[in-house]
Amino acid sequence: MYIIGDIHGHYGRLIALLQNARLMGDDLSWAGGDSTLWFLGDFFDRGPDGIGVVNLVMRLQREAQAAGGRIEALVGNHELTLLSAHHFGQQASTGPGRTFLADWKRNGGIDQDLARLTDQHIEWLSNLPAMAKIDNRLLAHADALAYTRYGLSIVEVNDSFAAMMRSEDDKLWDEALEAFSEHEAFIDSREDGASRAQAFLRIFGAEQLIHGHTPISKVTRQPARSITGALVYANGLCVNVDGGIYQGGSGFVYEVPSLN
Ligand SMILES: [Mn+2]
Repeated sequence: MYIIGDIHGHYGRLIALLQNARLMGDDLSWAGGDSTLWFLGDFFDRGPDGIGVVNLVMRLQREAQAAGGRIEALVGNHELTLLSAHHFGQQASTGPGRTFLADWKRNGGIDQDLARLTDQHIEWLSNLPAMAKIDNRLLAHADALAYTRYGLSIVEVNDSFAAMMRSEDDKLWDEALEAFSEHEAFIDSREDGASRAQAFLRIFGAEQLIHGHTPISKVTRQPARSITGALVYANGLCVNVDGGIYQGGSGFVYEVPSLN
């Protein structure tokens, strides 16, 4: 199983990553056979072509399925900001920009992405789950305790997110955007990050969290080891796969070590 973190509109970088991992051929078609590939969200904002990235992922998802493989994706906060800008535009928010549109722009929103967003994109994005468990690993976009506001099981969290993303209630969206401004819940800055990670993982019945959302450089202030680019920290309980592409990082494809 392969995992890719935050792409943030960097279409060319994504192609290079996929080709280097032999998941994509020179002709840009799926070459991963029956492999499984997960994207952990944040396709949009801060980089030039979020729509190009999502178009590519949607096409590869169909090609992978036809080849006996699988591509899955989680929703990140930048999918929520873009969708909220589309749904609510100039309506008032509690964010620093005071409207959903201005908040999205402040977070790196790209006008061309909003202009090119189709009903098909909205449908696909609005159906992305927030969390998944693969064997004993929990996959989530953010290193944030805020998921527990949405439920105390993966099914509950995903159902709550799905209801929110189908909702026309701007307050629900506003709350979600506020919740996912949280970062670094499992870093040892203020309290014992590993203890918090353990408690979080126990709630969702998993042994390790794999997340994006916070560039690895922010995690390296505590003991961590690198496995094919990903950083394992919090006593091995957390794996960070945000390669900081929007900050000029090259990113990476994380090949999840097999169990036992
Ligand atoms: Mn994020």
